[in-house]
Amino acid sequence: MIKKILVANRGEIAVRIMRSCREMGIGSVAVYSTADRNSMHVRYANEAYYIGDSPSSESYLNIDKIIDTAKQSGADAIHPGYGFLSENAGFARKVNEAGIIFIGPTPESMEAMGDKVTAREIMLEAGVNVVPGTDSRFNNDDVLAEKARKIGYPLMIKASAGGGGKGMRLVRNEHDLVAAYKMAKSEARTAFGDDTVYIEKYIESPHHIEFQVLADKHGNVVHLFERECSVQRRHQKVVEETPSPFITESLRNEMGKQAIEAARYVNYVGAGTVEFLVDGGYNFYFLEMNTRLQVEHPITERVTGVDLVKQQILIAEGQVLKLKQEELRQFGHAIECRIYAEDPANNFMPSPGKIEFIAEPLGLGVRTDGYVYEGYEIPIFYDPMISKLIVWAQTRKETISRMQRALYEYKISGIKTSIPFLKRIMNTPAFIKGEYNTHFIENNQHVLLTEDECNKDCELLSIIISYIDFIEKNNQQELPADNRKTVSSWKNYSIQKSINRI
Ligand code: MV4
Repeated sequence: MIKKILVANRGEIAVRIMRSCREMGIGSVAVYSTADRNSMHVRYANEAYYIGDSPSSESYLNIDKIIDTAKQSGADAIHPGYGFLSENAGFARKVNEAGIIFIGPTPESMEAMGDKVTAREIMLEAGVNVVPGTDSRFNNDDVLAEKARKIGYPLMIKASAGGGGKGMRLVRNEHDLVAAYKMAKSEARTAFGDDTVYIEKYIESPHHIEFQVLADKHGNVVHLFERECSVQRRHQKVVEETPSPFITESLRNEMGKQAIEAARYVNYVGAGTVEFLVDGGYNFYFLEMNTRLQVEHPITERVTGVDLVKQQILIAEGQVLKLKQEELRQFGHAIECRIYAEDPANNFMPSPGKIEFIAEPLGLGVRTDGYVYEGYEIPIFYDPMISKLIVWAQTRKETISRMQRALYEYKISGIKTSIPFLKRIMNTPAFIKGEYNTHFIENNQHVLLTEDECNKDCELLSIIISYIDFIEKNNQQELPADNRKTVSSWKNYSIQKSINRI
């Protein structure tokens, strides 16, 4: 039995993991950097240890320091969260060698899936649909044009060590092949220290649909259905939902079966995600397998009722999976909006700074996984995602209405956020109709990228609130009549504006 878990992460996911620890009676250990001294995960944990300077390389990526801290604190397991060391096989191996449980798969399956050419080879063997392409390593550049012709144009050249869109090149015809190949190779060498690339047929306007799997150490594997993740901007997910409004029940079953096959074939252990591309003709192809808990896991939790972090912990303890495939259901509909400290009116520039005021949505069907609080200063060193808003209702239509309501209630000032952008997505006909693919944001940029007044309103609200605070704190009841009038008209203006938008 695991008694104490060190969470090798920060921000909302560290808090999320510690919440499950608390419910399970498991102690939590936080690690933190200089910039995170006042971070929520440090306050939430039972114990917290300083591990180094603000840059991740000095703290959250410092393998030896984290393992030493686990030993020092007496933690018997480490949860890596997502990002940072979560898909680092070397880290998992060192954790295991230190006699500490790594909450995740084996280093071997992490390595196999981390190398995209190997992953493709394994999935082909497992009988999973993979994108037509080069099925094995080719080191002979002379066969490039011939291979490409066989696959057909347009095609994509991808870095084997890449993933998530890094080191990719789209090639429309043979004329551009060699230049793109050379560029992809040199980009891959610079970014990953490995210039292995592979070729895939280009799937036009695909959907990105991923399946959640859970596997125990005894060979039991289940899937917890799909997440539709096609709303992305520059390979960064913005909105996710489940069930996918695109796939049919029979496609869902077929894809779910293949996701299980994929996990089974690599002796997968823990929570994992099998990503697929689905084209307009409902053909689906294995893309990548992510060997970690994903940012968007809460929508799966909401519709299946399963606490995925708790399942990860039980699996790590060696327990037999109690979930049965035939008993798992998707109940209702869930959507997640990622809230970033970015300015959508200024090319999504990061907007770190102090949270002056925050009011988070509450009420039926609403969950927020965040970590920022009033007075908190968002550091510049880490991911700008500050919160996830997860909404559930019985139908997709009701879920969108509830999301619109929750976004309306969400007030953050002091920094710029992506909330106005998310409101526009929720009001876009293609999204409302559920008729969108990975080109959704670029196809609708004329409506999605126009500036509106929301961030300005939040600023105004912040001024009003701090003014009222000031007056109350100083007990200045006798506010000059003119000022009182100004404050109340600003407040009315701001409220009216918010009402006008919904
Ligand atoms: C593709 C593709 C079309 N055909 N591969 C982008 C991120 C990385 N995970 C894989 N990506 C893609 N690979 C083939 N053979 C289109 C994309 C793609 C994409 C995929 C998922 C979500 C958003 C995307 C946006 C642009 C391109």
